[in-house]
Amino acid sequence: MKGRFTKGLLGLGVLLGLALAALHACGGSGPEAGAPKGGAVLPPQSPAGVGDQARCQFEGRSDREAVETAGPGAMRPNIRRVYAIVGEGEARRRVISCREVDTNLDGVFDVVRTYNDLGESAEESVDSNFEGRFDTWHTFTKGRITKTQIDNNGDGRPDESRYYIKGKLSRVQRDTNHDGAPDVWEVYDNGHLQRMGEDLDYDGHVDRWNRDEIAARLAEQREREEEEQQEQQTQAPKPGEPVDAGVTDARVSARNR
Ligand SMILES: [Ca+2]
Ligand SMILES: [Ca+2]
Ligand SMILES: [Ca+2]
Repeated sequence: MKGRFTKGLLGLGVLLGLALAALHACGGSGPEAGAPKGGAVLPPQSPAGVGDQARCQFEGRSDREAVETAGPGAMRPNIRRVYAIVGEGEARRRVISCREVDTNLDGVFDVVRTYNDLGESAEESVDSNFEGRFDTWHTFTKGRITKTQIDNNGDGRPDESRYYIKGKLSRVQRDTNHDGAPDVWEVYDNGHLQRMGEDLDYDGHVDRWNRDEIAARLAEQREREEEEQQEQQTQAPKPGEPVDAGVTDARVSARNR
């Protein structure tokens, strides 16, 4: 039991890392980059309702404009933005419709994000392991992430769903035996795991809630964090204390000069 639980937690951490990495890779605040001309685009493999590829299509369309830029470290454009041209005359403007990114610079887009008519993030498909097929799908509402679906066994179908409230993780459902039905449920409060239920015989009902175990783990984690903090504090110089005698002397002599 404990083994399975630990494995689950480990897997969760890895997945969270992947999801965050994917989110980071296509985050909106960084410098811009563009997509390779004629670069391959992943086929639209995604859960129903996610990945509106039509928003990325611009060739032969007068209501679309594509802009390609090269990000940091990219010799060629690796980000392509497709804008929708809306309005007439002076009201004519462009609104972001789709963004495709080749994050590992192998010439193939691995992140595709679509936007709604207001230019807010709507959906995103990610090939997080660069194998040429999407394995992670994000859904946004009013530009904020509300759901992430992950394909853990590489069959092209999501087997894990993560739900967010106000941008914080609130609930996770996982189908660990890949029979199409969730058998692990995790409940989060403000992003922190509170309890975890397991359907051990896969009949659709929770057989065990690991509330106590979770609480113990959280307490352990907190203790560890506090210890680490204390360690860092004892290592860090106290305010006003010289960091290093040589450095201080140099500063003093510089000031006296
Ligand atoms: Ca790529
Ligand atoms: Ca799957
Ligand atoms: Ca299952």
